[in-house]
Amino acid sequence: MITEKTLFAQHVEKGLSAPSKFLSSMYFYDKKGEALFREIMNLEEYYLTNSEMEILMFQGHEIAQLLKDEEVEIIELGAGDGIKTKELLRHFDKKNTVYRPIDISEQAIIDISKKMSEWIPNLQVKGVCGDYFKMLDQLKSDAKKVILFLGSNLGNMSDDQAKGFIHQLNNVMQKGDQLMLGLDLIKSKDIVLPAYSDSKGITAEFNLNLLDRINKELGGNFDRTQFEHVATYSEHEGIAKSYIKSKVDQTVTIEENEKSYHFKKDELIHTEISRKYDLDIIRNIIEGTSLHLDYQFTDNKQYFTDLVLTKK
Ligand code: AVI
Repeated sequence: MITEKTLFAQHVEKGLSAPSKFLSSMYFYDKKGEALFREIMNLEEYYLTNSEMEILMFQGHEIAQLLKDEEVEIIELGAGDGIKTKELLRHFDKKNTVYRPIDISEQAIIDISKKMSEWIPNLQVKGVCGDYFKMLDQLKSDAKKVILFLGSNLGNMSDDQAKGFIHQLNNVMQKGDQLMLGLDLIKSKDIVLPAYSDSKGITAEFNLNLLDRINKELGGNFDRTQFEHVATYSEHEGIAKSYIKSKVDQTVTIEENEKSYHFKKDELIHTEISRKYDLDIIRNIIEGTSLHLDYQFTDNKQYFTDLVLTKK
């Protein structure tokens, strides 16, 4: 059987042997990474959280009217801390609404289920742990389904990956089911860049934690002080990218891979993409599905959007 560790080691081998080095942001989220991401979400500079919170706090009632039905299952992919979601869920009728957070982490499901039940007593909370699509496929019921994918989580995929992901969602949805996507909008560099290179250095910690993770889990000997976090944003493309830059010429050994990897001075390891959107990009991503973009909500500053798509 292939273990998580083997998959991680194989990914690191592939990424650090490539001509342009890369590592996937998927591996940011160990316990420390999750805690750092929670800190990021509380930073003033990380405007995404507050912008989406504003939408759900002030327009949650209106959004809920569009999603409600006689019986509805609200399925949230990668639910996180649930603070924003509760602003939407509180407008639903508790008797005929089931909230199903899906996450790969069992602890995340336990935590969110407990919190949501405290915040909204009588809401039926039935968390599921596992792979999004496997779980979605198993959730066969007559109730209408509303899938929530908030926080611009889609933005950590390339447009091709996002297309594949949305097409897979489309395949498991029935006619009348809805998808609510929370997406960060394209805007100027002076707003986006500080969100990915904050003044307290939390995002840098978050990015460099990946090296600690390789050290801990795969027996690497990365010296963190010899690497630094770099964030870029292309306003024209609407894409923020994070990198880890080698400050010096150096070689790092990873025991699990029985191999050494060389880094030139200033060489970059690409670790994350954070895509920002406009409606043309979204239309391109949903093209070929039977999802119809029905409603768009934005915050006052027009930084962020929540879209409601319906399967026709
Ligand atoms: C989870 N995801 C949408 C965050 C983002 O904005 O791309 C992750 C993140 N990376 C750096 N800061 C936050």
